[in-house]
Amino acid sequence: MVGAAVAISVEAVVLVVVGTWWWGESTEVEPQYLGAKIEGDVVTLDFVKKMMDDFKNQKCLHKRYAFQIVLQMREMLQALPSLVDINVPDGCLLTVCGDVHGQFYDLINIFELNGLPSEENPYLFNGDFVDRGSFSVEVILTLFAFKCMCPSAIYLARGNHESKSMNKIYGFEGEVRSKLSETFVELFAEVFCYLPLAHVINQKVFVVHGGLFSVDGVKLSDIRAIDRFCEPPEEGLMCELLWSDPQPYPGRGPSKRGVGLSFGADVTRRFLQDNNLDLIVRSHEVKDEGYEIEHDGKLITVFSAPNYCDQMGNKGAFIRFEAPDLKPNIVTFSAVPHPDVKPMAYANNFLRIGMIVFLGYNVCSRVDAKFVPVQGAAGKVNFRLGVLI
Ligand SMILES: [Mn+2]
Repeated sequence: MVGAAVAISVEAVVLVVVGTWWWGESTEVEPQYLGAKIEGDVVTLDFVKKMMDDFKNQKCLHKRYAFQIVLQMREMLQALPSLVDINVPDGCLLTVCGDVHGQFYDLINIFELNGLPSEENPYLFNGDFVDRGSFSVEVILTLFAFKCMCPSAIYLARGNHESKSMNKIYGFEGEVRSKLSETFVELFAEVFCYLPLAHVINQKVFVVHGGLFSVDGVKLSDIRAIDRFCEPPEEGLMCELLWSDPQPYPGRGPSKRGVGLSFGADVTRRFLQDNNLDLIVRSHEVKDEGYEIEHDGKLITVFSAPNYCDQMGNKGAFIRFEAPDLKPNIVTFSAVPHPDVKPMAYANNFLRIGMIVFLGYNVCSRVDAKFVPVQGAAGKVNFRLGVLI
């Protein structure tokens, strides 16, 4: 942990040096560039709208502005605690979305259905913004730009895919290299390490990408105290928050992913009791209806990438919470068309062929595939994991 933190600060220094050099070399925006522009330091709604429009038309954002957005995010995220408290005033709403996985056109559809993020219409995106879908750069720059525009309009949590090892395999790294540059590969990897690990809404609803822990008695203060500025470790609280899944039987079991664990309704009940909470919302697993309610109604999975990987035929969902009662109001939606760029188009070729073979297998027998125990650890290539992660 200490080693990782040191490694990051060294990397940060190198990045600032490289960044400053890069910035100095590239402050000029060519006159023929007709895309969205940030005037001065302020990211405005007009800029974000124009940028999303350009993305829709498959136009890139100038690297200068992408750099500005990512650096601004770096500052902002670094200052946040590992567990962020969200206060939703009475009569106001918060919308929680699950995995988006680079499906930019479905992300825009969420905003069309539910409004753009703003102070009055805030969102929480619960991790796994990137990888799989081939519009991950567009997704992450859009989410980051909204956060730059108004920090209370959008909350972002880390998922297991906001990590170097996953981005190397599942497409984001290649996409960043292709649409931006090598410098951005390192920059995104660093900024992902600053994303908070979990959120609590009005001290009642616990929101995390994966799930709960291999030990009982974990308090919110323990999560707050996690030194998260590192690549996700292969065990411990941080790993389990990002990787765990619920199971339909009590107690704990091995994870079908080989990382984290499976936890039962009794584990959920004890965690909620210990921390005086009402509900867990998590993401991380594709669901046919876009969501699933388990553990006696105390745990909801929400997944916001419909027709995941262009293969799964699932719906997407998001949850609207209105204060003060915070009763979950679940909205489901179907996939919208996107340009003909296949999922994983930027992934390493050898891995992509492996994935296509596996996807074929998984569609035919995904119920079986779901419960195949898998040995392995974070970052190791394991084709049997298929579309589950
Ligand atoms: Mn995940």
